[in-house]
Formats: sequence, C-alpha cells, structure tokens
Amino acid sequence: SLGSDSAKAERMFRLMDGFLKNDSISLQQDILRHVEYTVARSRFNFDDFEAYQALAHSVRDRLIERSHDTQLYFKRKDPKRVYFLSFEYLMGRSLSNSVINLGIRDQYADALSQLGFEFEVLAEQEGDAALGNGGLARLSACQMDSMATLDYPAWGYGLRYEYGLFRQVILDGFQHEQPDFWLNFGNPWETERVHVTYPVKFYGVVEEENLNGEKSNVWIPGEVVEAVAYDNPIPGYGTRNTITLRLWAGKPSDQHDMEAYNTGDYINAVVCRQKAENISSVLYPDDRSFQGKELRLKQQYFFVSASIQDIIRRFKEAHSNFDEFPEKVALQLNDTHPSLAIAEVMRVLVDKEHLGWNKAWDIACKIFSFTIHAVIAEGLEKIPVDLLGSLLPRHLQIIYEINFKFVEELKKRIGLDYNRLSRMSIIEEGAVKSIRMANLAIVCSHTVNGVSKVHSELLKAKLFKDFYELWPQKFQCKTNGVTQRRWIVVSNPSLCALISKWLGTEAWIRDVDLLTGLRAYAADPDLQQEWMMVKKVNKMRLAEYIEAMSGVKVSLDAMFDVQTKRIHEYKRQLLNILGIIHRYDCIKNMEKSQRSKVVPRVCIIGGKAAPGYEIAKKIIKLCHAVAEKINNDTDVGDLLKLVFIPDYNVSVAELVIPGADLSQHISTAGHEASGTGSMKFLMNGCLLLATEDGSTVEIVEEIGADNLFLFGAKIHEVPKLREEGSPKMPLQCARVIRMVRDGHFGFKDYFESLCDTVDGGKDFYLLGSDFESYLEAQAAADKAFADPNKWTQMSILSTAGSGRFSSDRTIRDYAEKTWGIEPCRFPSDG
Ligand code: GL4
Ligand code: PLP
Repeated sequence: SLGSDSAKAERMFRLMDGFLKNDSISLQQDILRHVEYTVARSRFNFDDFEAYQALAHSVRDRLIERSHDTQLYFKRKDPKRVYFLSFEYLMGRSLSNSVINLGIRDQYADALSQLGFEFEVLAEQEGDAALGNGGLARLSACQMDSMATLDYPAWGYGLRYEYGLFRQVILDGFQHEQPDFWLNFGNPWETERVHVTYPVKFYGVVEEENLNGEKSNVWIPGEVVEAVAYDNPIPGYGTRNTITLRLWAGKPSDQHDMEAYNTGDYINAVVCRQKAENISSVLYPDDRSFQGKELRLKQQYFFVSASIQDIIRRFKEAHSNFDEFPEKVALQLNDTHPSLAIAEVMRVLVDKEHLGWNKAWDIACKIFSFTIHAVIAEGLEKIPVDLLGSLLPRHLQIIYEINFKFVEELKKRIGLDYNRLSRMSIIEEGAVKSIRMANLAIVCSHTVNGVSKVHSELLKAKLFKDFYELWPQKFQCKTNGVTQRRWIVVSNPSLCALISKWLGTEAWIRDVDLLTGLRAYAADPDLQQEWMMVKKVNKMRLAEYIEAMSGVKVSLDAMFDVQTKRIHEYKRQLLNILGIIHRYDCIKNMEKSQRSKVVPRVCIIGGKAAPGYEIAKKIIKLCHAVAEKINNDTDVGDLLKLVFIPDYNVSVAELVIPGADLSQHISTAGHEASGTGSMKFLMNGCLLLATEDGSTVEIVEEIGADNLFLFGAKIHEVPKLREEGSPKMPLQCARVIRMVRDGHFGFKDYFESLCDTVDGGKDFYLLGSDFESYLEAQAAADKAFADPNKWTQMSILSTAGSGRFSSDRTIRDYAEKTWGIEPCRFPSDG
C-alpha cells in the first residue's frame, strides 16, 4: 500500500495536487473534460443527456475520492464493521442526493448555469434504479443513507440485477409489464471491480474424507460461476464518510465445464457459460410470495457466498484468529432472503478453516442478527429440501446438523412436547419437506427484531411465540424510519428552506429531533401562510405531471388525496375505490344547491401489482374504469377526479409525496408490518387517513389522534369480525358493490371475482365492516380541509412530529443495541 512507501505517497500526492476543487470554474472544467473524454462528445456540441452523464461522472470522481479516504481510514482504525445483507435496494436516482450530501449542490447549479444548463433539467435525465420491490427495498436504501451520515463503518451487499423491477405500462386500463433494462445507457455511479471476484459453486456431491485421522466432509461442486463486485458509493451528509454498497454480478468462470470444451461441444459450452450470467439478471417482482424456484435459490446463494468470501478476506487481512471475528464483524440479515449465510459461514469455518463445529457455531451465533418484515406465517420463506439438496448438498447437511443439535438442546429444555418440537424445527415435514428459513435465522441470530412496536409484539405473541418463550432476550423492536435527506431535502427543497428558516438552523438535517421546534409556531399565521404557499407550489408541480401522464386537468383548490404503494388486497386500494364510487354516487344524487358544500377532491392512486396477482390487477383496472366514468362526467366537474399514476417508483414518489394534502394507509389492522410510505407523507406535512396498524400506532403517539383521521377495526377486533362475516356488510357498501356488479363501469364479468372478495361471504380484509367508519373518517377530513388554518396547523404538527420516524433513529438503535458498533468518522469537517 502507499502507506508503506512514504516517498512514493508524497510524490503521488503532489502529482494529484490534493483533492478535486469545488469552485465554479473547476466544476465547469471537470464537466467539460468528462464531456470530451468520458462521454466522448465534442465539448462544443452535447445534449442534455450527455451533459447529465458528464455531470454524473464529475460527481462520481468526488465520491470515489471520499470513499477511498473512508476505506483507508476504516482500515487504519479497524473498528467492528456491520455488513448489511439485503436482497433488494430501491435506490432511485443518485445525482441530486449525492450533490446535496456532498454539500455542493449550489456550486454545481451555478457551474451548470454558466455552461448554459439547468441542474433540475439534467437531474431529470437520470433513470430510476429499482433493484427491489417496495417498502422493504426502499427501507434498505434509507438505512444506507443513515449509516453513511452517522459515520458507521458499514457495508451494504446486494445483487446487481440487470433487469430491475418491471416498468408498469397501462393499456386500456390494464397493467402490462415491461422489462426494465436499466443499464441500457450505462450507470455512471458504479465502479466495476474486476479484481474483486470470487468463485461461487453449485451442485455436485459431498464425499467423506479422512484428514489426519479425522473424518471430514468435502464438497465437490459441479458448477462454478464468478461473482464480480460493482461498488456504488453512498455519501453521508455533513461528513466526508462515504460508504459502499457492493452489488454482485454473475460472470462465467474459466473453470466452467472444461470437459465440454475438451469433448468438442464448443457451441453448447459457450451457451452454458452464458447461463452463468443469468443468475443475477432479473429481480423477482413479487414482494410477498415465494415459489421455491431454483433460480431464486441460486441468486440467494450466489449473493451470500460472494459476500461472505469478501467479508472473510477483509477480516483475514488484519487478523489471523477467528476468535476475534465477532469483535470485528456483525452480519445483518434483512429478512430471510440472505439467511443461507448462516450455513455458508458454518461451512467456511468448519470445512475450510478447520474450526471445530462447536467453536464455529459459537462464532456464528455471535455475529448474526435478523430483521423480520413479514406478518403472517404464509409469508415466511420455505425452501424444498430436494431443491436445496441438489443445488447445495453440503449446506443441506449443515442445516440438518444445526437442526439436530438444536432439537436435542430443545428437548432438554422443554421435554418431549412433540407438537412444539415440530413447530420449532428448522425442517418442516409434510407433502413437500422444506427448510423454514426464518427458524434457521432465529436459531442462529443473537437478536431478532420486528419493524414496528405492534409488529414486534405480534411476533412474540403469535408468529414466533415458541421461540420467544425459549429466548425472550433475543426479541427486539426496531421501528422503521426513512431518511429526511432524500424525503425532504432532495424532494421538497422549498419545505426544506422553510423549515430551516423557522428553526433558524439546518442542523435538523442531521439531527432530526430538532423538527419538534416547529410545534411552537404551528399556530403562527405567518408560518401558516408560507406553509400553504409551499404546498401550493408542490401541488402545481404534481398537477402538471398528472396532466402530462393522464390528460386530466385538476384543480389546485381540491384536496389531493393520495394512496401510492404496491397493490395488495390487504392494503385495501379497493376500499378506497369503493369509497370514491360512494362519493360520486352522493354527488350525483345531491340537490344542486347542496353541491357548493362539497369539498372538491382529486383522488390519486398509484402502484404496481405483482405480474401473477390477478385480483390486484383487477383493482388497477377497476380504478381506471371508475376514473373514466367520473372524469368524463361534466356534471361533476372539479368536485371529484380520479387519476391513476402509472409506474410508481422512487422518482415518482419524490414528486407525488410533497404534493399530497391527505394520504391513505388503510391496511386491514394486523397486516402491515410497519409501512414507511406514511412516514414520508408525514414529513412532508401531509395528513394521514389511516387504520391503527403497523407504525401508524406510533405516529399517533407522536402527533396525537387529533392530528390525523383514524378509522376501522383494531388489531384485536379483527379475528372476531372475521368470524361474523358478511352480516356486517353495510347498505352503503352493498350499494356500491352492486353498481360495479351491474356494469356501471363496464367490464361486468371481469369484475365479478373482485366483488366476490367483498360480498362473496368471506370479506377476509373486512372492507364491509370498516366501510362506515371509513366514510366517517373521510367526512372528518373534508370538514378539516374546509378550514385552511386548522388544516395547516395539523400539517405543521405532522412534520414537527415526524422526527422519530427518521432512519437515523432506527440505525442508531441497531448500532447500539444490536450490532455493537461505533461511529468511525474520517477526520475532516465534511
Ligand atoms: C414489508 C412490509 O410489508 C412493510 O409493512 C414494511 O414497512 C416493510 C419494511 O419493513 O417490509 N415486508 C415486505 S415482505 N415487504 C414490505 O414492504
Ligand atoms: N414503493 C416506493 C417507490 C416507495 O417509495 C415506498 C415508500 O415510500 C413504498 C413502496 C412503500 O410504501 P408503503 O410503506 O406505503 O407500502
């Protein structure tokens, strides 16, 4: 390294002339240099997209510089590090976020304007990195931002899918999926590390060998694929620390099937090589169900194996004794997707490093912690034993061994309670024998957590009751959070400026608790006036987008009522649509003279349905069918509009959330583990209309029940209501369902099965029993909106109370109570 040769280091430093400079002239020179030499366009002739590319490369240079400093500093200090293993990251765009975190946005805007470009226009050129499905994946992205900002020595690991989450295209009101080949125009943010590659092995057999008189198991794999690292810098805000999100991509290995070449089957051998690259090529587009597919399991192991090899290599650079491993390494399992890491760590320690089983297990149990994002048992991942046995025979053996020892231990603790033993076993017997990945993760992890208070309680009382009774000390709660950098500073610059002005400081961007300072001014007419202006400007931006996307013109005086998130029955977009039909029906049947009292609404719905999820797709179609009817009814005019925003993703969320007056988080109580969308709306001064589910319960604690619109059955009431079934169906609900059934919105037959889910006798998600209470909450929202000062006060109090829902709080909590790590800040002032 340079450190070992100080004369060389000195010379290098002089040649580089210190760090890149951030004055306007230097930035302009840098951008033009990248136009000429990186993008290879003439600096006299380049368009907006090329300007964006050059700009992004010049920002990347600065990120690389900081990330080198950070890594060298971590290396020197050798603190305990956390490795965050997540299968999904919804990063969205990087440009604005990066320059804001680097603290040089204004300098860039100035430099660009001197070159005749506008920063905002170029920022719009960037595509949306969507390597994940929804809440879980965006949470990972928010948490990376907080880990960097809080100076934690952290690494993120994931997969570099070539096809991200599908693009949603709406044709005739139906969802169609298009592949998202997001790397088509290159990705200026990543750096391919050709030297950081590891072989990942699959298939084959396990043979017993005699090693120095001791029997040991040797895995002889049948296929080798190379994993190549792609590094994505994650800059902290107000610090020089820049950490790394390392994503793995598949590459064919030179060791791949040499036999085939030798036997002359050249073409087939090349085709097989090509297959290797497919491992990381596509993201599974369903965020709830799992299908026991081989490719998915291959992805999981590929990701885990490469990450563990990388982590162990880094550890071994500075340490030779694995006793120190738990003092230097924490591994966070983001849901069960990466939990094969447990078997892999055991395999490496036992088979490769030749540690005894007990010692290896002791180490594994000290390094792993596990976050559960699921709510119901059906949502937990299970891997068929046959599948695992053929793909990873040695890992299956190891999991059996872990289970055997666990069950033996358990028998000593609880006796021969076979029901309980079989519930807790890692292996599920049955028609398809399978591995319960959550059980594996719980058995090995020192800490297991849910993602909101109610969810964590539910895990202890229901889903993992048996485990909680065995190991109560393992169970923790880490309520989710979101980063105020992206969700206020980047996406709502005018609100950001307003908050800083009234608090007299920008310190809340790192220290979000300061937002509570706004409470003192919530009734101040001057702040209220300015607050309303900011909302208006954001609504204007959203209205322009709506018109461009759907051709519908909306009135800025109307209440913008938003529900954007993945489409799921439990999230009850259908309840929202039925409520809208009811509103429409009421307006139509109202005396004309009464109409002046109606609070005008623009109802906005957006979100993707998993491609195989038929009912969710019907909900999207119903939304369009109802919108078609309402928006073309001139009699109703601006009193009611309904728009579906297609292809909801992070960039769209950044535009929609700041422009919302009201947002709906209306899951059937007990079904939303946490919800994070609500936190972003809250930060942006949007009022919530919500059920008491997930993190909403804590939002109520923070802002008070008077400042949002709550409705519906509570968690403990749900089982009884389900038993009661359809007698609970109120007339109003029956009437709107009838309208759909009678073909008021066309597509009568197509909507039949959708209506059945409500009035077919089951109503599992309780739309019927919650309907009246939903309408009441909506009426309360109308009433509050009619009083702009009151509404604005509630809005200010929402933002003021949102600090607890920052991912900074979540991450600090993980660092202190779960990972046992401390900040490691590069010594500079940011
Ligand atoms: C989810 C939960 O459904 C959601 O409530 C939660 O906010 C999110 C992050 O913890 O995790 N679980 C899965 S699976 N997808 C999610 O979005
Ligand atoms: N999808 C995207 C693009 C998001 O930005 C978010 C969170 O803001 C979600 C999904 C999750 O939303 P919710 O927690 O409301 O399900």
